[in-house]
Amino acid sequence: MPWRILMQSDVEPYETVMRLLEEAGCELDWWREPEPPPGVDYGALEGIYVYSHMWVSRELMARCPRLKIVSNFGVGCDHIDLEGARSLGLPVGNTPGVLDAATADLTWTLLLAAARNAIRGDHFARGPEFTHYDAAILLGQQVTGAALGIVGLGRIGYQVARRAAGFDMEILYHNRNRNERAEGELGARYLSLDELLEQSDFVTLNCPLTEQTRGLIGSREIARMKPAAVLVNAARGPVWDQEAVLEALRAGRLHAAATDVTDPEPLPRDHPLLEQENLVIFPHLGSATRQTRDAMSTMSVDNLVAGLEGREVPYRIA
Ligand code: 8YV
Repeated sequence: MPWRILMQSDVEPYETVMRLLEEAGCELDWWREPEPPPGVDYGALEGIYVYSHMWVSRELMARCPRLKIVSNFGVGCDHIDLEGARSLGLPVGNTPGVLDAATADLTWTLLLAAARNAIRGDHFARGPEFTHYDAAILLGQQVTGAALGIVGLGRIGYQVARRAAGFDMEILYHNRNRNERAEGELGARYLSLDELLEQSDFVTLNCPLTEQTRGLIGSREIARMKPAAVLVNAARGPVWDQEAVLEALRAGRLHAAATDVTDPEPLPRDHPLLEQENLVIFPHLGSATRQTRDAMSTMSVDNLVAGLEGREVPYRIA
């Protein structure tokens, strides 16, 4: 008997996932709109497979008496009611570790692009106005030797910090817990959030979205930052207050901001943030390399199958 899986697809899922699910003998019911789809036999569902954006509520999980596992293609599970899953005794799997390097690389891509006006430079170099070399244009902020403040020094934040060492940066961090490894190996210094904001030239957000981190960076926090600082969001859109960021960018309160994530995602096409030249914005590319996607596929399908077979879920977040 094939396993019946409710499979998220607001866009097409990654090819390796599809192959692995087929090999595992899964049959899929597609979930395309935010609300769980009509016409699905919820009584027969044994697994739910998602990769963010869709809200997996307790109500949905409770509606499926045969459900054995919720598997997430990704590490962040803010779109799944983890407490709800726990209360139902339902395992939730995710993909920690395998995407740390790719997400740290992307954090650095955002940081460097914002610091050095890379996207504006690219547009300018292709445009009609670039008719002669000018040493005074598009001056950026020096990365080498500057102070980097990392908000959220977990697995991804640690990889961001390692890369900072190559830029001779002072590494500051704020986190729920002290990270002794980063302090010992990289000389990272723990600060309160306010101290970090005041002392950093570059601030990266690398924390998960939780009730504690929702709206963590607002007008008050941005006001504490250095006037030519760069703020990078590689976490989740709601971790910063988007309106406050927009206001700061409009007022030239920061050198630039850069983000891989928004709220909602994507933003409406006429959203004023999209007009800000001092914002670098990517379409959630954090873990988007072929190699990392393949690793995430294997891990998430392994989690799914383990749950379906009643075995211990190798990477379990709830
Ligand atoms: C993924 C992510 O792109 O793992 C996460 O938390 O945000 C990204 O790596 C996403 O989950 C997959 O759609």
